[in-house]
Amino acid sequence: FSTSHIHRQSQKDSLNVLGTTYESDEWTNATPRILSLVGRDLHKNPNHPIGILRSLIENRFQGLGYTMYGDLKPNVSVKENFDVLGFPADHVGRSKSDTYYLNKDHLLRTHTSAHEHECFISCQTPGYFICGDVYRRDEIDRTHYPVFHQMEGARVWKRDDFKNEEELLAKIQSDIDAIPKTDLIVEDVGYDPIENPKQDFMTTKEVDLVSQHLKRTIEVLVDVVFNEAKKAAKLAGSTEEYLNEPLKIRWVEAYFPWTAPSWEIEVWWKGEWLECCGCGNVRKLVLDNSNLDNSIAWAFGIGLDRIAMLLFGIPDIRLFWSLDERFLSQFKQNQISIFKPYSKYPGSVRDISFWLPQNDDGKFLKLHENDLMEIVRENSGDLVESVKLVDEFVHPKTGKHSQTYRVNFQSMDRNITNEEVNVMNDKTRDELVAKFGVQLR
Ligand code: FA5
Ligand code: MG
Repeated sequence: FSTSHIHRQSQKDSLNVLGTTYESDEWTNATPRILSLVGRDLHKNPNHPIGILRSLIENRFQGLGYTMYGDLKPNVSVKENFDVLGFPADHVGRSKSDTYYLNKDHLLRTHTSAHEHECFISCQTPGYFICGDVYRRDEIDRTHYPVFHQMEGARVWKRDDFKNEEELLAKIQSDIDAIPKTDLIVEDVGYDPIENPKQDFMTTKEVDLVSQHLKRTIEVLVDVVFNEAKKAAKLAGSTEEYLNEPLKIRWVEAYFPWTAPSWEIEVWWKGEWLECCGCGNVRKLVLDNSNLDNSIAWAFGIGLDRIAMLLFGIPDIRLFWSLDERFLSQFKQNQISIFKPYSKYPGSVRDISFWLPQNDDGKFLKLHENDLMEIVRENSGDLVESVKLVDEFVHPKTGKHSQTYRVNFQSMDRNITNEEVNVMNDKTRDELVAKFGVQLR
């Protein structure tokens, strides 16, 4: 299934990812399990929920001037993922605890924005969409998985295509007028001139129109997807109240290094605000780097997995990666259908308690939660449903710091035995001692 694997060479280790070899170094932290998911390409499978959602969105925007990119590889350079987008050197996103590095110069993309630069250069239409798998070191629970999917969108207007500013503005206005109206209830805050300022190279009127075009476009996308979700739920027999209420969204201000001003859209869904998508007016730096000087543009990035979960009624994000026919056979091209759970197998819980390590001066060292998550994931794979820090205290006499993590084991397709869980859990405990010097309690 997978096209990625680890080669042992005579001297150094190297990784092969989708045909490219990377010499390992002190930055390498992409694990064999993560690399085994590279190339699964759920977004390219027309009969998989992620692929179905992707088509639903792309079909809606077909013929409207967007080039669709779906084949860009997830192994990219640090330059593409961070540098060209203006991420500051000390941005947390760059840290090894958040990102899977292949080596110091290459990584598994953390967002589809990693391709904005190349797509702004290569794209021959006013806009583009990019769909792909993205990788982040993260916690483990029902809605978090180290691989998920994003869809990027962007749209450009070149000032040089117009005789004057007035013509440019008229064109953007007519592009806005061409976007169909939705019946969403919209709450918009605009942008704070200090906290979320516009860029000097754009006039106030340009920001106003580009932002309107951006927001109306995302609203159309959200309208299509969430109305499909309602239809599917009704068809499956649900009579819940929210299915008959108009859809409510709000724009909240946000920050991204390569857009200004920036926002996130949140959708009111079953009594909660759901964060779906980040966006903004593209910064001049990115445009200039992409042969688009004297242009203005917007970009957005939407997460597909959580939306696919509610669209298809999928209770656990791990199911997307299932190879079980009882899962896969339920989904057909261009159809939104509610997932019918097959029998839930009994789960198993283990607590891991330890004292944090101390250095020679008696100072306590920290254990990054993502490092613990990674060890659990490597040893237990998709048999682990969630990991939570459930207790933390300082011993009143010794001053030692204690932590307890609770690991929930649960298979979605079979029974797991106690022995099997013990083996996995013992390995995790041993590795926590070996790698981080914790003292098990
Ligand atoms: C980004 O990734 C930006 N690249 C988005 C963007 C693009 C901004 C273009 C401006 C211009 P963020 O990290 O917030 O932003 O992720 C975007 C969306 O991905 C989120 O709104 C959410 O829907 C989804 N997402 C983020 N983290 C996860 C996760 N761990 N699991 C599932 N979905 C996630
Ligand atoms: Mg966010």
